[in-house]
Amino acid sequence: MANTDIEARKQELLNQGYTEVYTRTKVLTDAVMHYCPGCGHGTTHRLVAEVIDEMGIQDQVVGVSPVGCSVLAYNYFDVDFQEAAHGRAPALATAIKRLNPDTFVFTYQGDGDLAAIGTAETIHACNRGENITMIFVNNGIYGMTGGQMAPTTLIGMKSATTPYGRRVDLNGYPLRITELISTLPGTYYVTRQSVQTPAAVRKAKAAIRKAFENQKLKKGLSFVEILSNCNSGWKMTPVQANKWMEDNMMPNYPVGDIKVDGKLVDNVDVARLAVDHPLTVMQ
Ligand SMILES: Cc1ncc(C[n+]2csc(CCOP(=O)(O)OP(=O)(O)O)c2C)c(N)n1
Ligand code: SF4
Ligand SMILES: [Mg+2]
Repeated sequence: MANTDIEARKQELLNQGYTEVYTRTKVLTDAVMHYCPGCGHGTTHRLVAEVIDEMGIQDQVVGVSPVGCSVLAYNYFDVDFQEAAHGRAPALATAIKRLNPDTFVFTYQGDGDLAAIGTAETIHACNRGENITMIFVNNGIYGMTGGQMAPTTLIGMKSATTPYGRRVDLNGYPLRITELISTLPGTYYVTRQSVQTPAAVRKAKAAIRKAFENQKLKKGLSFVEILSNCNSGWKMTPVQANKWMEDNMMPNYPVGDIKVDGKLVDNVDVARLAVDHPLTVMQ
């Protein structure tokens, strides 16, 4: 349906006494997203867009998109955007922010982009404490390229390149990059959230808002991991994938704040997470 038709239909329903309960944020364009139904990328985009809208900073924002399923993010946000080479979003964001200190700069990356090919850029931008906001969507897999193992793939988790499940002796341990960067002095706010339920979505939005507010206050680097399903790559329905994520991703990647206002949160044992890796068995 063309947008004018949608507007006309909306007006018709309002005239019939219907109440509007949800409005698409103006910070998202009218482009139809290419994400698989049920994928967390779409929801995460919406949350970032809503925060930008609510903070009234649309004209000051520059986003940096990755290589991965969200490579086309620049088509979906109605803000200035640059496309980074694979994994290099934090380096590009550093340059944009330093040259334009009054802009709000955010990166948007998957786990392959941020924690595999882009590990160096991630760690050094975090360690330098760049005053940017990093959004990290962790679905434990390379979604875009057909579901290969990522650094974040769980032990025992099947992928296109670990068809019998990830083995520590062959593939090493899953990388908890979010805990890792929380130990760097340059990170000011580090949190892991998810978007599979309305309650989780609300918390994730609050975290994204905090990350942008920190940038406004020039506090340094804010890092928001969003646990997400890749229902296509995991070969599940969206409902199954969200359940599987809760049962398997969350014990390995605990949701909640890790570092707030430059201080590690008291009850988060980053050292324990260095050795504790529950086994995942995929049916
Ligand atoms: C230099 C280079 N190496 C490898 C690739 C292939 N490639 C494209 S996207 C991607 C990983 C995507 O995974 P992730 O970042 O987790 O994003 P997702 O699709 O899961 O959201 C890879 C390895 C590439 N495009 N360029
Ligand atoms: S392949 Fe996975 S990450 Fe990519 S859009 Fe589909 S569900 Fe989302
Ligand atoms: Mg991924």
